Amino acid sequence: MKKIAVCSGSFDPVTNGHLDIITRSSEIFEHVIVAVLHNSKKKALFTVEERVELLKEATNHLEHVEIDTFNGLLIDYMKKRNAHVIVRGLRAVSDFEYEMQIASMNKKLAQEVDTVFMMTKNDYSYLSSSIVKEVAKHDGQIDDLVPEHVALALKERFKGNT
Ligand code: COD
Repeated sequence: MKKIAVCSGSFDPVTNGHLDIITRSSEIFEHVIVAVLHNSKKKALFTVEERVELLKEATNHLEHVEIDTFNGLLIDYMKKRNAHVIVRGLRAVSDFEYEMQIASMNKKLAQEVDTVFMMTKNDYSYLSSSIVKEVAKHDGQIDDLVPEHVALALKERFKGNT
């Protein structure tokens, strides 16, 4: 059976932390689907279409990586795509409690699906889309936190905001 992994998330926008997890997943699994949630509870800065475009540009050098979107439960999407592994990044102990809860619920919903946790690279352990947006909003330096085209998109979005 082909080992398909799904890296799920909001990706609002994609950061170097996300890219590290996606890249390392693509070196382990035969095919990686980056699945962007459509109707997140979180208020998004970028539309789903914009997030998908930013992700596509950031990953176009990676083989076997596909960008897609999903609605509703991740488990239902996994079934639809015949995928059995969810990859989630872990930054700190604070991530663990939430991730553990979601992984346990997903296991209860679908026995055949496993969640794999990947430790973040130390350089990115403090990095999140929210932090990047906060810094970008106040015109702070984000160039080594996100790909160049994402930094430009953030600057454009916050133009005239400071
Ligand atoms: N280093 C490493 N990994 C990172 C970093 C970093 N610096 N930053 C983020 N990550 C990882 C996150 O841990 C996560 O694994 C992934 O990258 C995406 O992160 P985000 O913040 O973009 O996305 P989330 O965590 O908000 O996404 C949550 C989902 C949308 C995946 C989740 O809410 C979901 O699946 N919702 C659908 C409903 C459902 O099925 N719920 C579960 C059953 S109750």
